[in-house]
Amino acid sequence: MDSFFKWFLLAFLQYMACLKAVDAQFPRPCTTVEALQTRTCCPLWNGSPCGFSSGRGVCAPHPARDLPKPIDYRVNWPRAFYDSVCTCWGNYDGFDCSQCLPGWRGPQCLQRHHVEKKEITDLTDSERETFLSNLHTAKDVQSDRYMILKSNDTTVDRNYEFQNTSVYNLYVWMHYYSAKSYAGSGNNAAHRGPAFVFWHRVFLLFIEREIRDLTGNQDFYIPYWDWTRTDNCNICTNKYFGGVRQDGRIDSASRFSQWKTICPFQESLGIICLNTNASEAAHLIRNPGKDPVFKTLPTAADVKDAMASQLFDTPPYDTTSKNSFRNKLEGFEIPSDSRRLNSSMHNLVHRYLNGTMSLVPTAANDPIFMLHHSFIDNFIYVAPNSTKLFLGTSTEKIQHMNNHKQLWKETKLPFEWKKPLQNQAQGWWLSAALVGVRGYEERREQDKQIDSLRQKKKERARETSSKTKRDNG
Ligand SMILES: [Cu+2]
Repeated sequence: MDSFFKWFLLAFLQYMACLKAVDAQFPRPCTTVEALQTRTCCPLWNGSPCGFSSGRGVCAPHPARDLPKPIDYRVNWPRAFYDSVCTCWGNYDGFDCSQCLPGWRGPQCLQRHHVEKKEITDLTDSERETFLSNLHTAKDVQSDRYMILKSNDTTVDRNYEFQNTSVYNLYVWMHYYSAKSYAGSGNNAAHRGPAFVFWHRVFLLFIEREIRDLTGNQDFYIPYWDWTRTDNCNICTNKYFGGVRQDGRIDSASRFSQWKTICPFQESLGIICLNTNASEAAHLIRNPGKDPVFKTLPTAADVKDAMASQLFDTPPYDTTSKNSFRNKLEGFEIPSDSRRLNSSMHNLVHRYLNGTMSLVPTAANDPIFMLHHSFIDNFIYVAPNSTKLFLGTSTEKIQHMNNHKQLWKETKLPFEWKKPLQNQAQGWWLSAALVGVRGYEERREQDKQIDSLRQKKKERARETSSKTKRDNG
């Protein structure tokens, strides 16, 4: 009896632990016991799941694919948790179809939303103050839409819990989690391959939209930092992101000195974002130019070298790719000048800042990350209503960044890098689910189905009306 009681107590405690895990809350409405048990993430909008009765979307089965072992929750996202998720129609977007696709606004998401981005040092005083204050709000205010996932061992069934997070820290977590290597490979979803550019674009579009919703400032956008204009971190001052002390900490006169980092370690696959040693890496650290190997920022000549690439990416579509625009931009393919660099372009900026920005899992904790990637994103754009992919840097081109529908939706991707992009698409799915943007192929497939349904409906209507005419005649 005694041992039975012990067993019972143990079972009861485990049950309670499970409850806590599921009770603690991804999309917040999908973290309830009911959503997790029914494996359905189709939140209500205006009274119906996915806003179905308002014509916004439908709760549909996620394309089923087997999950590999060991379970990596990110693969076929969010299959590990849900069988059904919202599929949004038209320009509707978001986990509950309550939002508009990036680049659209208005009650029916039919108005174009144009935002012209500026270089950070070109902002007026009031523009800069608004930007920085919106950023601090995002850092301070809890997201009421999302929670983040933590686990000390995902190989144990249901061993995870959801935690509250600020809007900015949610974004840090997304980058941290996507940058984790896949089991048995050095690859990850967001870097070291063709998805690099697009993953980070979706990422920026995501946080921009969240900050707009949070602050009500619909014109919020992430300015870019043009590091070719300077030979030092000209935004590492209290006017911008905080001056830097001798020890690498941010000057206490800057509000950024108060910013605490989250998920500061690159743990093994099964561990998700545990601040196992809270005393370390708590604050932002920068030591620009102090790493003897990465002393300088990339130059305008480096940009020119990358832009001269004829091909977006080349086999084997990784860090060893040669004559690849993507690999040059990312910074693994080094320009053949006399500087004997160990990394260039995007990577070099990260390493140059020498601190929070230099390590992939921690990098997004530093707000300079956004501005750096906003600049990287300038190098690739799609003109509205165009099917062609352009590489370019002029201001005229920069304004296109935010005013087109998803690149995936409008671009016919050149075949030679479409395939590897799909191979790296798990990153896309991760961001896709979190961001609420569907993958290109899936979306196109759905659009085709919807078109054919509409077509059939029209034909039927035509048949009925001609039949009525005949009957009346
Ligand atoms: Cu990144």
